[in-house]
Amino acid sequence: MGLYLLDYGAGNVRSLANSLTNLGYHFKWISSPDDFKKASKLIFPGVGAFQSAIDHLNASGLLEPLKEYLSSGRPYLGICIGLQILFESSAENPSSKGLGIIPSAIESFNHDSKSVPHMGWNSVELLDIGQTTAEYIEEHSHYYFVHSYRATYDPSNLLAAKWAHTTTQYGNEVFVSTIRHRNIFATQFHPEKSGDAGLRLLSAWLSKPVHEEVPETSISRLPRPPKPIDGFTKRIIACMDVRTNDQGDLVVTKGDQYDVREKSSPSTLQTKSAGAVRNLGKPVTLAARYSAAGADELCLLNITSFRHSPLHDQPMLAVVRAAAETVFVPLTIGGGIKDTQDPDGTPRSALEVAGEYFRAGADKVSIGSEAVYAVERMLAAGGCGDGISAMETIAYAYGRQAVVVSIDPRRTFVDPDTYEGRHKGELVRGSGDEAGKTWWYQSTVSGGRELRDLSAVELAQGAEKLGAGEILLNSIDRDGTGLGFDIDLIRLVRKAVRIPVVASSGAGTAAHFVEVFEKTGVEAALAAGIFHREEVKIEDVKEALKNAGVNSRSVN
Ligand code: 1PR
Repeated sequence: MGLYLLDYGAGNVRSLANSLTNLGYHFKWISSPDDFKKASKLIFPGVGAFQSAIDHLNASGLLEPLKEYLSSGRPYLGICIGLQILFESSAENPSSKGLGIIPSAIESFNHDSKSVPHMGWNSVELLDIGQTTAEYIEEHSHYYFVHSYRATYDPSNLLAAKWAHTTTQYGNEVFVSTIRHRNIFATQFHPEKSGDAGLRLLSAWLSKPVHEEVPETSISRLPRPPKPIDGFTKRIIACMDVRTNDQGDLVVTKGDQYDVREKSSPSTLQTKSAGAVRNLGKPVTLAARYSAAGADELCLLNITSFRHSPLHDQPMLAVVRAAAETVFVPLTIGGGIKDTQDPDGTPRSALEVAGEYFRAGADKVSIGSEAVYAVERMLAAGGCGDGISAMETIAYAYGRQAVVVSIDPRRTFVDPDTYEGRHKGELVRGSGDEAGKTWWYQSTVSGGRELRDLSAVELAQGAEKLGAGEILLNSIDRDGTGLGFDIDLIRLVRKAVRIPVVASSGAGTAAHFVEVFEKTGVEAALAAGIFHREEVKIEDVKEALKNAGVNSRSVN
């Protein structure tokens, strides 16, 4: 008998395994139906699609043993899809049946006033104050959610309502964020990605005696009406651009307008890329530092291609594995997510590349150049994807919440009186210092080295259509300048899509974060240089947001 984990092969279960190890627990994976009999406690973590979870359980003969385990009275912890499969069905795949233990359906969020997926940190509210205990939940903490479908809390459905333990509000919708009934506990959020609060929750569940009686919950609760403001927080992301330096070491570097080499003397200022690659630290050390300082998410971008290594030996995979051992907040990995070839000629699809990163501990992959090519192909084909792009294949297999598209736009200046190009509707007229200038935002590939005839807005909209769950919006003009985020660019893209947008490039002060949230409504803001050089600390940014009344996660 012992602790078992059920992995159905979709996404990052490495983080949960690392959390358990970090807490000092040993576990085994369920690999055959018989393993359920040996489990005294079971965790079913899940990301991705409802149907692929059910299909996988069916195909591997694990569905019936799972049902038997659930009715055996032994403790079950379901995470995300591990919560949703307890319901009868999901709007995500109406033809697939869930386990039907909770007589209700999983519905989709509405997009009316908010971005979907619900991606980020939110709070939870206990339903039964004074009747059941909070148990593993802390009402003052934030937990990390990433999902497009949710369980509605409906007190008129008494048989379903008795399972609800906490609710969470996103926009004007209130949904069930944890389930607690008899031996079953399940969270819509990811405890393994919820920093210290998540580790405390896991530790409390793991240390509970297996046979402890859980009282029946009341079925007479009424939901609290939606509050004017939900508990959803703005995310602060620390980004590390990783590459090999001239000595062959893997380092975090940082460019000015994407040029990552030192400009050591006036003469080298004339010639770009003359100095050494800037070395701002080691990726795993910095990742641990930012996570401890309260970063809500981390991003590692591989800006060299490591062409000489086969996929399984990619140096970035080792970085991700090591970072995931100590970092329990979401991790995005970008750079080189595309169809590729090992040095011996073995083809590797973008899906395989992404799969390796998910298994190493990444939660999302970020796609740059390949997204540009895919959107160009889609527009040339009249608006339909070809089904083989990295975005489409990865979103299909792992869910769109796992797919970020990184946009590297550059301003292209035009004369508004003579410009007749197809980006006329997206022209921006400068004001203040930039009065008299007019430009549009042009997409680039290959780290900004090649311009394409596609605007940032077209790219973002195309990416959303092809399966992206989030846009990482850089600005080559602002990168490394410390002048502040490019508010015009961010407003344009934020208005053009319904998925979350991460503002990036140009942060120089904590006030720049307040400005970008207040002026554009983006869900997250990312910075690199100021954090690496410790000019501004993540704590300073959180403090500034708090003082300005912008909801953010407090450091645990
Ligand atoms: O095309 O799928 O292989 O992806 C390549 C990825 O690498 C893209 O996400 C692209 O943005 C990134 N990239 C490529 N070259 C560079 C470079 O710097 N030479 N880095 C590069 C992009 C931009 C941000 C930076 C922010 C914030 N770095 O990641 O962190 O601008 O910086 P700041 O706060 O210091 O202003 P593919």
